[in-house]
Amino acid sequence: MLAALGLAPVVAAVGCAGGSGSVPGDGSRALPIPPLAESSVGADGVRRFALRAGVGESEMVLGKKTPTWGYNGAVLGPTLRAARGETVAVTVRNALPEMTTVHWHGMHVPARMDGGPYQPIQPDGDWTATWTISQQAASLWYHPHPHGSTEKHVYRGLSGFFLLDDADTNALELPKTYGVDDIPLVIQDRRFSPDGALDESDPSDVGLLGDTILTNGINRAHLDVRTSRVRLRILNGSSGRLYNLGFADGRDFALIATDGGLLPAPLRRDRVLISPGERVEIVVAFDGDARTMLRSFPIENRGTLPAREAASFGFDDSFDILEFRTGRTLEPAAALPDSLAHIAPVAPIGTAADRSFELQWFMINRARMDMNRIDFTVAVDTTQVWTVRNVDNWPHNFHVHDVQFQIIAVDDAPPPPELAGWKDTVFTPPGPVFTLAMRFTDHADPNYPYMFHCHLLLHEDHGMMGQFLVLAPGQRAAPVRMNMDTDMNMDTDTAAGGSSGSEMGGMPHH
Ligand SMILES: [Cu+2]
Repeated sequence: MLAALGLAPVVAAVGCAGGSGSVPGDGSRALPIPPLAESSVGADGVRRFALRAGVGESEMVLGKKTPTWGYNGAVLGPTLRAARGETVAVTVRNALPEMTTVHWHGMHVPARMDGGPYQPIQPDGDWTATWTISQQAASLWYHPHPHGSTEKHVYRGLSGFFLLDDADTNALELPKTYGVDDIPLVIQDRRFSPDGALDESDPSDVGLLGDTILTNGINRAHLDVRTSRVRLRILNGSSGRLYNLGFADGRDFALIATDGGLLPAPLRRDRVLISPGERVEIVVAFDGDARTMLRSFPIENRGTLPAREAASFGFDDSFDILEFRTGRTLEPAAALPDSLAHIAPVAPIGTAADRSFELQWFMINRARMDMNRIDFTVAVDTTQVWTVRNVDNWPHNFHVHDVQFQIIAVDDAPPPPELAGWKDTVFTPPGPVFTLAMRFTDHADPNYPYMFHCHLLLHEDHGMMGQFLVLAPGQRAAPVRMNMDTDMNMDTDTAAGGSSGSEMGGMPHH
């Protein structure tokens, strides 16, 4: 029913993790590249994809069999890809033993297509989301978002990339051959029981911190470099761990894009920080016959986070992430363009805030998520300026559905250049005030809300989330009511922000 079609050809599609492949003597395996999802375009011009969430078994660690969940395979999912202006329709079938949802993280979508807690897909059921891509090229992703169970579903393996293309970006001299010099890379931490199963016990206050790093679903991967420049589209797909990425040999790289698309110009960096849910695109130059390791270094940007807490949240940890091997002649690549994209300011620094948010424990503005409470409404076709401040002694971040925002100030200063592009998730260490500006251009809906939340998934599951409606002139809020017994995986108490824990490990103490 589905035919392969002509976006970027799949040059090096390797199946998802699970196959043994060629294993050199040191136990490292070639980085699996998620296949590009097949799609078909009908007479109506709609590009249709099909996803099936199901159970399987993966070899995340060499020699160990791990029960996992995946889309169209045992773990992770195919890379969906569409261009600005296209209308897409994604049908998701749920072959899991419990309800799930699929959220299009970073996507400008109608609220009822968002795939959050209001779009449950029951076991053996399916759901089709359709919308028109109306934003710039970016590396987005999709993942489950069932209220109270998101961490567990993602941890078990459910995530995939959703890449957006546009003509301006296609015209730039950037590495763009999928799987060859344009590499999707999801970084996740996991912990394993002796029998090889994923260990879901004992979360810290930021969620489950694993001691084993997976890249695209496997531990100890390497990438054979074939070109003198490689673009990495990096997603932090972890529950609660941050990564301060750099190279073991000290080489620098060009940071070219953040969550919502290209930066105005490449930034030379030797470190880039990425918190759960965030993405960055970097371009790394290689020459000669050498090996180098992408590594995660201790987190430097801590705000006022106390040292002891920082250590318990993994901020002092260092991990090898992915080895790069350049054992042959490299195909030369063009120099990077000096400028990448024009970003028109949404609002000038100093604009008065429409709303402010304080992050603490499992609360935003001292409240936990209540599916029966709409926290506020926003008028469609308006610009919103929000301030966000972490007043806690835990790390948090802040994610807004439906929009890409601009960080117009950190305290009273303009943001550093790496935070000056389009963002949908911002790391908020304790202390500074982040001022965000965003436009709610369209997609008003009086019935279905969008979410805003901490993207540390345990925090989100425990209620660090709220919801808002986008209303057209004359519309009155009329939010749908979910039936907590039949629509959700949880009891009513948890759904209402009560104290019973998710299956991932109950209520951490503060
Ligand atoms: Cu948080």
